[in-house]
Amino acid sequence: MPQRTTLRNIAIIAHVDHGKTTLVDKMLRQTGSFTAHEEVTDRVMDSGDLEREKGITILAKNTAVQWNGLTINIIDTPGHADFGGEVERGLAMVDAVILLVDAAEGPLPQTRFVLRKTLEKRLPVVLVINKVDRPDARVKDVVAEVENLFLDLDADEHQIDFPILYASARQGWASTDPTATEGDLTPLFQTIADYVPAPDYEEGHGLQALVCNLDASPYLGRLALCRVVNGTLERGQRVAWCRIDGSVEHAKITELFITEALERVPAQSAGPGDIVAVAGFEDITIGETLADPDNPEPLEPLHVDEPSLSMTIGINTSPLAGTEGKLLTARMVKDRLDKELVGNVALRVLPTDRPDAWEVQGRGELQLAVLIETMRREGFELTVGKPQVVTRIIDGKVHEPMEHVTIDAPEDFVGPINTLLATRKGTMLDLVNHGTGWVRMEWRIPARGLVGIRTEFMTETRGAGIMHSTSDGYAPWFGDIRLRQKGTLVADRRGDTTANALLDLEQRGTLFVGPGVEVYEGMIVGENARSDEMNVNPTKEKKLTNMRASGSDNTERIAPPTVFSLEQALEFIADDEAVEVTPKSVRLRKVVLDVAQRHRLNKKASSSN
Ligand SMILES: Nc1nc2c(ncn2[C@@H]2O[C@H](COP(=O)(O)OP(=O)(O)OP(=O)(O)O)[C@@H](O)[C@H]2O)c(=O)[nH]1
Ligand SMILES: [Mg+2]
Repeated sequence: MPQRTTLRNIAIIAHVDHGKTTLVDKMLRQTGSFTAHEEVTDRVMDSGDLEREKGITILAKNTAVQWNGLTINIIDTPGHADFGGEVERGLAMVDAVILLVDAAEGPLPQTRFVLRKTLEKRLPVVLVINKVDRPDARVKDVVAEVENLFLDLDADEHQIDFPILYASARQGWASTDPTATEGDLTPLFQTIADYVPAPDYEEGHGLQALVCNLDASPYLGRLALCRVVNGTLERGQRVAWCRIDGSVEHAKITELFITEALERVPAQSAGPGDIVAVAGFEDITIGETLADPDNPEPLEPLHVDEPSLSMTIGINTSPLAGTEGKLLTARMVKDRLDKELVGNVALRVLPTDRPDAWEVQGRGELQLAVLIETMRREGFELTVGKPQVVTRIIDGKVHEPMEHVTIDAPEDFVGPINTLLATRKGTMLDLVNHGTGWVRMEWRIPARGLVGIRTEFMTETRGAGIMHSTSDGYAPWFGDIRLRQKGTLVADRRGDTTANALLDLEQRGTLFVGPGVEVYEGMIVGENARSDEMNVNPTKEKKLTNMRASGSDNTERIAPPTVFSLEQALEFIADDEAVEVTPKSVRLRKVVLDVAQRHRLNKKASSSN
């Protein structure tokens, strides 16, 4: 087959935080991809607001560098398990991957996930052991662990024969020598040039370009990011647009862009192997093919793993609705969710029995929390229900999604960790004592059992433990899992909280609000130290006794309230509770706000049991 010999397409894949974006940064710098006057921040590819705040990559992005007469397209992928769908799409654009593994942490669950996807696609791998500058690096062991992982995942002989580089992405060098401590990235570029296959194509074949990702431009509307597989794509050309539903439409490519470093630049045409952005297709979506109008042959559409977690997202129905945001109606919420669906194949939106709420399914809590966080920044007010797992019927029985959990912790904590995971129906698969005082444990546990576990895990291991998880198939429903041991303190009326009332309530548990905060009936204002729900009045005025009539208030004496982030709030709530999200606030509430109505419902539920 003929090849585009001056082109290489690679994706960088790894577990979260193993240094992908840092490596791409240095590849850009060392190929002179930034002009002298361009001011560039660290990890420039993490360009989204939330990406910079959280220090993680959320969306896969592509860039291109020039090295020694080669154009190298690089896809930086996210390492967090919730964004695995992004990785799968990235793999559809490339001919090989760089697998990055932290020299101290070794392969972790997401390393396994991304490597499995790579091996399934039969892509060759370049292994980069990164962060060899770490004082706790265990280079030799980690290489052996990666080799075992390849065997474990049934890699074929060709794939197992991978080149290995040792690198410090942060310091900007890579070497084939495991003892190196400095240099530059030339050995990495050379390995890419030698080992990564140039894109090949069928001579004389008509156009075939696969839509692997989407983007939007304020001027041009939707952009489709495609990999050209065969033929040429030209600006102004009319093409066949093979849709997911099997239909074929005809449309004109109004704009065509290629990537140079961080810029999209207009181009006249693109050939096999090129990664391009095209405009002209209003509702094009991922997995569709642009093809030869005379002989349209669609490519295999992308497969993405099924969603495993869902939440209801609806309009804000609290008494405070409309006071903090500007996007409030059911129509606006639905339109926004529909817009998200187009660019996010790992997401699904289903109707509920209410006209103003929808069930949104995704791959994990963080993925859904990122969507909600993005929406609140755009000005939405929302009510979000407790995350639920998406079950499946297999052989007539209800099955639930499972997770594979890897834990690194000091050995002293093995006992408490066992208790924590076992009460959530986890099964330990393996325990390795590294002989350094640290152990690594592998568990399989219902995804349900992980909801809200992080806070408790941190407490149990005094902040020393590290826990990671990836999805691991389905298993028959495990029955009830009791997640939250404690109850709640719920406001019984609307008003502003007073220091006096909060001082009293502090005796009952942990408070979520400080003094002078507007609350409403049914709003959760604290965690009850006991396991039941308690209706309280946090707005009580101070009794004017002789002793304390002087007007001095008690504000300083109240402990600062526990303030939840959006993710923590979602983890905390129970089935009959919800989170109210506005651009300014995250409040916890009962689904049914009215005390009397809640009382009736509880009675009914307990009598029907
Ligand atoms: N010591 C050391 N730290 C590094 C090295 N490379 C990256 N880091 C650090 O590791 C952290 C994570 O780096 P990122 O480049 O954001 O990792 P990532 O793989 O892109 O993370 P995700 O995209 O969220 O999966 C940052 O604090 C980096 O500074 C390295 O070679 N040595
Ligand atoms: Mg990154």
